[in-house]
Amino acid sequence: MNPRSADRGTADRGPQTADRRNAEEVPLPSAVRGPRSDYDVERIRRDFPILSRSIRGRKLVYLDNAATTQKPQVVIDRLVRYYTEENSNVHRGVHYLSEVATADYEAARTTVKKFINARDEKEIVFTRGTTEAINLVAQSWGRVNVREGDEILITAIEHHSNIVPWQLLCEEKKARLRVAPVDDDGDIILDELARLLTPRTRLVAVGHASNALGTINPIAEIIAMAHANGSLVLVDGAQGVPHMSIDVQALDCDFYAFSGHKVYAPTGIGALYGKESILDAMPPWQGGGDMILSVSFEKTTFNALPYKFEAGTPNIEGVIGLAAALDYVSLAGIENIAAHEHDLLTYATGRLREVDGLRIIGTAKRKAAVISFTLEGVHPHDIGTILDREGVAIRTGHHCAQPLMMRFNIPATSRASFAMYNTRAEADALITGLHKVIEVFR
Ligand code: C6P
Repeated sequence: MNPRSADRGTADRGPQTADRRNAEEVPLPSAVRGPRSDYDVERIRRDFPILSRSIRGRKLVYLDNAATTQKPQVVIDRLVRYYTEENSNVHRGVHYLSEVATADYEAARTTVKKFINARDEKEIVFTRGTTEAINLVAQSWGRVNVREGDEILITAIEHHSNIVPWQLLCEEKKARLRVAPVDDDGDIILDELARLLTPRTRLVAVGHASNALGTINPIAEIIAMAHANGSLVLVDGAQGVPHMSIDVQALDCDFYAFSGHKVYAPTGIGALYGKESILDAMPPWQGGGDMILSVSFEKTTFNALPYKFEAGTPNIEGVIGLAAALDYVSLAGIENIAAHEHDLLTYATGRLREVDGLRIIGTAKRKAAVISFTLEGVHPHDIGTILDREGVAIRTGHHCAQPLMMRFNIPATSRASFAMYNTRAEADALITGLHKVIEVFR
């Protein structure tokens, strides 16, 4: 609920009501519940309608999950139900539909809170995604807390979304952006990171897992190092949330950002977790409806957390779809998903290593199921185009991580990224496709 919002109706269904509704109404995924040995990928695949379509006359093999994931029927159905039965604005009406939409919207906040084990709903701010969440912190927290000569520390492995917002802030504040290097495997060099932590380091911004290489960064260690130095930590969790269990309290990070569309939810929705005391001290970022308590031409007072950071009509359908997606993942079991994806990573890596002239970029010990590679004598875009003719969808290019590509002296890679519904047979299809690429070019 948004009890302090000045322009909201009175009725308060409470998150519990909606929680119960969700529990009753979200159908169980056909994903088999229980331990790893029960993980039935074929049943999971049947939950994702798009996986049964063909592309250019071939069965779709979708290996571009780091870009965005496909959506299960429960999420699609939830969106349809929202628009056919519940559509209304939230926090604003006394009428029935607005109450239902508000209850579902706030119940979704509880779902996100539980999914990442935040302490309180106040610590969950809905955003358009990871990018917007990081910009929110850079603009709101950064403008107040970063001064001339201060430093923001990032790493060489970051996505542009965790580089450019800090660059903009540093330019504005005459602060310094420092970058911890990575080694040839794609692991952050922790000794160097420690050396770059100085009394001026206000914040460390680091990805949980690399979208371009797959490296899972030792963020617990980095957070401890940063805190010992008196610096805050923001974790870019875009590639963390879909692949591993997240506990923001155990991690003790100050901010954690993620996107719904990478975890089977719709596009245009994501969340920023922030510790309550830190969010509370931050000024609003955007102004408008819902983020205020009262407005006059002389003075505006602001709403409580998290509404202070949710100006304007939010992406209600996205929030509700996000909750459905997280429920789906929880029922399948994030640990089961992680184990399944790890099996695919190991299998596909082994098979790719057999391909003549193929070089895997990113060989860290701990990896999410993302494999970047180059193929001698063939441009990544040609690889992507030929694979596409075979129905195999991968991403080629710089993966919004241009500095990382420069670190490895390459303009681009081809990237196969796996999700809960992929199979070893699909990894085989990738290999078969790569042999066709080789036939064309050699
Ligand atoms: N990476 C990829 O193909 P948005 O666009 O806000 O949902 O997420 C941005 C983002 C931030 N950090 C990381 C680590 C990411 O992987 C992404 C999105 C996609 O790799 C699209 S560029």
